[in-house]
Amino acid sequence: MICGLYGVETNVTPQPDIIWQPSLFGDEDPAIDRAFTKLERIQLDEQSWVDHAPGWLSSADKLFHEIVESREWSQRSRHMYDREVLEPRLTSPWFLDSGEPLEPVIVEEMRLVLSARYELEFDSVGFNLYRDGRDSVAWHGDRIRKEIEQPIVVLVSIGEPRRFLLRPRGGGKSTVFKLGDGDLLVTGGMTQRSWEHSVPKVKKAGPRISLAFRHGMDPKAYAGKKVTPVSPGSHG
Ligand SMILES: O=C(O)CCC(=O)C(=O)O
Repeated sequence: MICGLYGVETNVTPQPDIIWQPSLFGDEDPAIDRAFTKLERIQLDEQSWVDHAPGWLSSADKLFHEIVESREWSQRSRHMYDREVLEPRLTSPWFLDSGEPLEPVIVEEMRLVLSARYELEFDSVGFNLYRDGRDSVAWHGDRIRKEIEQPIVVLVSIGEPRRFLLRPRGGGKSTVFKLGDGDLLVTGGMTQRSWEHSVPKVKKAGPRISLAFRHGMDPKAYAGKKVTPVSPGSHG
């Protein structure tokens, strides 16, 4: 199947079954803390904040497996310095505009609960799969349309916790979170504009998935990127 994502052609094939560590799979259904009971707001500077709610989504082991199995995963690459550089993680985007249902269904529930709390409509979800410690994302700020001066981006992380770093744009001391196991981190105010974030490589780590709920993503965020379908069990 070929589908178009903001002008980029994507070859998509169904993914084969993946065998993960059996210890990852619990039997319980995931549950959202709809009251945000553990949420704490942390002010990074006068205009930038994050909301942090550890364990906002509980019992996510089965969900982890479902997401790996049900999403179509690709590895993006970008042309840099005369060569194609592969992004060291797998991704699978969903857009409200596509008309496709957001699945697994608990992810749609999360989207609705988060949209109600932050009083806007999250219209895209980026699924990111870090297969092990070699996968990472470099320092960046998310590409949200520039007319949205203070975008809100929500990350829900499941699987093995990984270090998530935030630092003032251009450098400075990092603020460190460990995100996995259903943790919620929301960036708001000027955080996406004045700060940057990364998930660095580590020597050893089990798999982790982050779900990035965004509104008003810049269509150019996909421009210039090639995507190659990849089985989540392989490391390219
Ligand atoms: O996986 C994460 O926690 C960060 C994801 C991220 O920064 C991104 O996809 O832009």
